[in-house]
Amino acid sequence: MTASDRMPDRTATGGHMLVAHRVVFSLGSNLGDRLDNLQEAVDALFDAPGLNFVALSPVYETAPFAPPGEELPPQGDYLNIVLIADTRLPPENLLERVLNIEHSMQRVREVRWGPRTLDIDIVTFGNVTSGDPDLTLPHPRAHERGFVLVPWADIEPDVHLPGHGRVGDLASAKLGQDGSEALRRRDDLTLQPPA
Ligand code: A4P
Ligand code: MG
Repeated sequence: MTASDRMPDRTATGGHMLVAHRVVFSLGSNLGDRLDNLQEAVDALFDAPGLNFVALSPVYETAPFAPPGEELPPQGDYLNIVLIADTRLPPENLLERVLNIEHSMQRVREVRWGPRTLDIDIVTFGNVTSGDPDLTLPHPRAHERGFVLVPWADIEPDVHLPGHGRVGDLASAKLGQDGSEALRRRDDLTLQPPA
């Protein structure tokens, strides 16, 4: 992390933080049993101690997206959700948990922007900002993605995405741009909150 990201509330021992931070995760799957993959990932995130569940968004089916200029290999639609939790774990510890889950679920992703069984991104960690390529906060592409903003706005419309604005407003602007083709709420698909 860069100097601007120093977190003064971190305790000297155990690596835990004195103050809880709200963490927002974005999860996506477009290979295999997509809903099962998401449920497995939600459960796995909370298997180890340190995360307190706050909210889970509805499930959205979303057209695959790549940034302008990037080639998008042929692939099916994603299921995407947003998950919110509070934690005293430091962000690097959470990233390790995320990468372990992706690895243990034998994530398949052969080409960049290609299909994958599971992708978990840390969208925000409190108001922390970091340019570290291993953990960029907020996630550098979250503000331009309907599949992050729209599910997030369903559960926390009034929070601000640092540097970009109110999530509800960002989501409405995105829906206006992309329309319902790119993003369909699937109320017929439900996930269980972590036990
Ligand atoms: N990394 C850095 N910052 C973060 C962060 N905030 N959260 C590093 C998570 N990881 C972060 O990620 C590569 C590295 O990013 C990690 O080792 C981590 O240290 P990755 O998950 O292995 O690679 P990736 O996901 O292919 O790349 P990237 O750049 O994270 O892609 P995105 O931006 O996550 O895009 N379309 C739809 N409709 N729905 C989707 O869910 N997802 C993507 C993936 C593209 N298109 C999509 C969807
Ligand atoms: Mg990713």
